[in-house]
Amino acid sequence: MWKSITVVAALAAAVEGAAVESRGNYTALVSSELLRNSVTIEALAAKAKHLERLAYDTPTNNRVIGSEGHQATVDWITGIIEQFPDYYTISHQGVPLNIGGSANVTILGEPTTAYAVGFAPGGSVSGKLAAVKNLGCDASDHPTNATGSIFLISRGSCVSGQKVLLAKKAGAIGVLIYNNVDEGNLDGYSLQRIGAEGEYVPTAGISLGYGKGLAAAVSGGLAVPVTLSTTSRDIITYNINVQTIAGDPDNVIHVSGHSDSVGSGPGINDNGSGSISLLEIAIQLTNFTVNNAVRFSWWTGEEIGLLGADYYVTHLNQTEKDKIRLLLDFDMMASPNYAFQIYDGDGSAFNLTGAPGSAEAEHEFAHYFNDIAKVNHTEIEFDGRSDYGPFLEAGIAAGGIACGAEGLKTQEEFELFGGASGLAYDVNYHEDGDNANNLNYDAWIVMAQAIAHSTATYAVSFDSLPPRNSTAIKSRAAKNLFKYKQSPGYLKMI
Ligand SMILES: *[C@@H]1O[C@H](CO)[C@@H](O)[C@H](O)[C@H]1NC(C)=O
Ligand SMILES: *[C@@H]1O[C@H](CO)[C@@H](O)[C@H](O)[C@H]1NC(C)=O
Ligand SMILES: *[C@@H]1O[C@H](CO)[C@@H](O)[C@H](O)[C@H]1NC(C)=O
Ligand SMILES: *[C@@H]1O[C@H](CO)[C@@H](O)[C@H](O)[C@H]1NC(C)=O
Ligand SMILES: *[C@@H]1O[C@H](CO)[C@@H](O)[C@H](O)[C@H]1NC(C)=O
Ligand SMILES: *[C@@H]1O[C@H](CO)[C@@H](O)[C@H](O)[C@H]1NC(C)=O
Ligand SMILES: *[C@@H]1O[C@H](CO)[C@@H](O)[C@H](O)[C@H]1NC(C)=O
Ligand SMILES: *[C@@H]1O[C@H](CO)[C@@H](O)[C@H](O)[C@H]1NC(C)=O
Ligand SMILES: CC(=O)N[C@H]1CO[C@H](CO)[C@@H](O)[C@@H]1O
Repeated sequence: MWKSITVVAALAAAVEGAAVESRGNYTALVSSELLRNSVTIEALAAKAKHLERLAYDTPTNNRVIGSEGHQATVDWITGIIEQFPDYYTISHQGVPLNIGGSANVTILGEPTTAYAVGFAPGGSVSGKLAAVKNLGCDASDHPTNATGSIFLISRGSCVSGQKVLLAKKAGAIGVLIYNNVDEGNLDGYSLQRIGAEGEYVPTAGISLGYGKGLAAAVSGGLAVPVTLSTTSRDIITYNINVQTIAGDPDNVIHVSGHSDSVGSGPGINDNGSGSISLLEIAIQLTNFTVNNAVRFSWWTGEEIGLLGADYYVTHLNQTEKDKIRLLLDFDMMASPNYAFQIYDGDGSAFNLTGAPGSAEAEHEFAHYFNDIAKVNHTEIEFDGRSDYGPFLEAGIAAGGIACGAEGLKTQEEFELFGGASGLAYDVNYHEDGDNANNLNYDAWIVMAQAIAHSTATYAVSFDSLPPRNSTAIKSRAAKNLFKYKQSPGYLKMI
């Protein structure tokens, strides 16, 4: 049984963040309307403020993995759910992770801003910088005459775990990875390790601009001496899994969001808005009975590569996987310049489908937007860029909705939703401005009620989904896998 040392403080905080009222009528079967009407913008807003305080009360002002702010988030959710011991069981799944510690990097004698990359070993090395061709995904990209050097590699196209593994094989003693997008120095970046720890070398991340400059200097024949000293930290961080005691445990509707933020801000839209919506719906659900078990999960480590959700799915056997009839994932529920987006589960817009049941989940959300909320909606590619990715890969039906991240609103979306075309859906995405003041509360209530609608609908019945058929699920998933790994969203994440 999981117990955190800060749980007592969290219980006190929970009362402030979300006073839990006395329970009402336990005998009424939940319905879309009952659950939707119990979700209010006041309750969501109070929790957003509370979550923001959990971030701002820490020295780093965020809720990133391994931080006090993230632990406080996990404790806060736990404290609230533990107030319903006769309604929910709760478990905490420890997910072992490695995150970067500190990094001191000197280039041409000058100390430079750099960050230790998670899952790479710590250590101190010095040598000359050597350029790696292309993106370093193939062995032939790595120089054969640069044993004892520090390799300079761009992020992108394949997981960094592969690049660093190949670099070590070619004789690198350390690696500098530079960003492939113009947003920071790879703070909080983690490589997805595909081999054992010993197959890696100390690795630090630097910005795109600096990396390009160095690449030009090295290819121009300049000798660039580098010293690189990093530490790495092994941590255990927690997925929170909560399930109704009532309802058929062999037919589970699994509703999820993630509990961590990036390092650069409190993460209230990304993806606090998803985790708060889930928490509020979990609280309100306790007034009702359900036919099918409802499971809520708050994943850890989403921001560093969907690690919590991936760990969860990897540790489920086939029997347990089969019990999950549908996984719904919610992130970015309150983007200021929103669009109401549904994952394209039937592949009609992007030709990328999910396991059988994913199409029906999309249609259920479309029904909500069209007929209940009476607002427009668009579709987004089912690219596995958030925590539903590992479920899709395991052949589990999935679905979800979002309001948009760093992408720009198109003219067509402007006509559908208003706001500003040519501007990002969320200009504060992954920035310190991602706080409670910059949420769009009008969008959030529509989205939160969409979660309530889908949760209640499937808590009552899975009749709208195709029958479970593992054979069909497996063949469909296998077919999609390649394409999902090639999608622009996935490639951006690695
Ligand atoms: C449950 O129902 C009661 C009675 O209708 C109501 O006062 C309460 O706010 C509802 N929600 C929770 C979480 O108890
Ligand atoms: C409880 O729910 C049942 C079934 O929906 C309903 O008949 C009854 O009136 C409700 N009782 C209260 C006190 O709300
Ligand atoms: C390795 O060989 C390449 C191509 O011949 C050359 O440009 C480069 O300077 C060499 N690197 C080292 C570290 O000797
Ligand atoms: C980096 O430098 C600081 C200040 O000298 C030192 O405290 C820290 O231990 C160093 N970290 C590493 C990984 O070398
Ligand atoms: C699958 O996992 C569950 C939960 O850990 C366990 O109870 C069950 O025995 C396992 N079933 C098989 C076939 O391994
Ligand atoms: C959709 O993808 C499949 C294979 O993944 C391909 O055979 C088919 O031509 C594509 N359809 C469209 C309309 O692009
Ligand atoms: C939906 O989009 C149409 C334009 O395609 C617009 O005229 C209409 O006002 C929008 N409806 C709502 C509820 O925003
Ligand atoms: C399951 O799906 C496979 C492949 O689509 C099909 O051949 C098989 O008949 C299905 N089985 C059941 C029990 O529906
Ligand atoms: C749906 C959505 O935009 N989710 C975001 C949550 O956070 C991750 C990590 O930053 C983003 O990649 C997702 O896009």
